[in-house]
Amino acid sequence: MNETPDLPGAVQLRAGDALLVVDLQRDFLPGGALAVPDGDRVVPLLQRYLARFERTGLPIVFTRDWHPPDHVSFSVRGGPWPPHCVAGTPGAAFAPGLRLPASAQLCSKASRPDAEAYSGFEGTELAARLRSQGVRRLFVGGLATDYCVKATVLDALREGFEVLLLADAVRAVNLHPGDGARAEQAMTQAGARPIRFEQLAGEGA
Ligand code: VGL
Ligand code: ZN
Repeated sequence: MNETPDLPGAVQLRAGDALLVVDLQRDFLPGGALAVPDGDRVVPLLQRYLARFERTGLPIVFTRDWHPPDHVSFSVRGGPWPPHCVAGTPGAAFAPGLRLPASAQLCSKASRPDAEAYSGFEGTELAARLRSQGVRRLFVGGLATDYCVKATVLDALREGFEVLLLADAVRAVNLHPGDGARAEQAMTQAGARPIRFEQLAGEGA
């Protein structure tokens, strides 16, 4: 029995949980090709979540935006974005200082020239891979709240996963002011529950 008095609304990690870190890549950090304001602020927070999931022996998946050089989302092809996260380039590498657990699984997405895929579930085997590991509940954080985090969370819910949004470990592009807040609202309305690190029951990291 766990006798520790936890915070109200505390979340106890258990079998069937997994951590999904979305697009924590250099091009989305300050100084990158498609910088998310304060994007670097989520790195130490996600490091704490990562340590906790690693220690608990739960699955950890990193999605990454992994575009070909002529991706349809790039401005040269009439898309909304400057070239970013081109597969194999430094901009597509994970955030500096991020320590990937040995058990971490990668999920590359949006790697076909003519299709955009904000969601980690789009055009990948992610849902099947998670199910085959017995995952039922996903803890999702990373970049950016108003694009890839939102699309990934909404797809996860559609796929039947329970979703906890790591509200302290996401940041938005906010191309239009309020986009991030609206995205969080859309995710919550669809059934995701926002949590902060302090709500995780138990000790440490
Ligand atoms: C993303 C814009 C373009 C994201 C990816 O990871 O949120 N945003 N490509
Ligand atoms: Zn992209």
